Amino acid sequence: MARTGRFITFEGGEGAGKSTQARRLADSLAADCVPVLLTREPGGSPGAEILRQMLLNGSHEFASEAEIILHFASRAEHIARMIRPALAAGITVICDRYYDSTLVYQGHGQGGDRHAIAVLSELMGLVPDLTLVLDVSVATTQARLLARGQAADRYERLGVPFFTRIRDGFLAVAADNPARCVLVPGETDADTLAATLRRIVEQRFPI
Ligand code: T5A
Repeated sequence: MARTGRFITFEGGEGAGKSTQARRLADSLAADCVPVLLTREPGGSPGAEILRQMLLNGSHEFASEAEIILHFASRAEHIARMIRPALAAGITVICDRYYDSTLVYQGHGQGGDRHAIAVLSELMGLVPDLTLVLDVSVATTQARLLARGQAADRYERLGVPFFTRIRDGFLAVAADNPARCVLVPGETDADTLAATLRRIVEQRFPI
């Protein structure tokens, strides 16, 4: 892989395996001496993590516009403090969720203004070089969340109709952005999936 910073994002619904695979990809690239920053949204920098707590674990129900803006405020902070400096230093950034998640969760999922989300996404001025969209069925999402057994965050509590809109939203994102996105079935075992994703990255950014 060329030693310039690439920006790779993982997207998909709850329990699709993003965190698992983002870590595996980061480890596998690092093992080949590619400098990597593994990060996530919402959050990923100190200021953005403050907003993450408000968004995921706070008790306050924000107005739709406020919630969208808070996600982008968190993102702007993350980009400025972590992502851009890393890319400028030639580090490959792997980010667990990015602005497609706002389009899908706040737009498709919660009925927020998708045009406003597209405008704010553009305002960020940073398009991923590659987005890996992991797709699993809603039944798999539910089974994995249940098996994990942790307390649900605000979005995980919204249930099956919401998860269905989320899945459909990510399928639409992948279909609408074929040059940037690769849709990857996420039901296979973690090792097979990790090998598939590594292959996709190598094809996109040859070593
Ligand atoms: N959100 C986020 C918005 O609403 N708007 C936004 O703009 C943004 C950025 C983030 C929440 O915020 C919302 C979306 C989310 O609801 P989070 O906890 O950071 O919350 O989010 P998630 O990304 O949803 O994390 P999850 O842990 O739920 O899903 P992952 O990361 O896709 O899945 P992972 O890897 O943690 O795996 C889940 C479970 O499945 C098992 C794992 O061991 C784990 O137990 N698993 C597998 N089992 C079988 N086969 C495989 N291949 C497996 N891969 C993983």
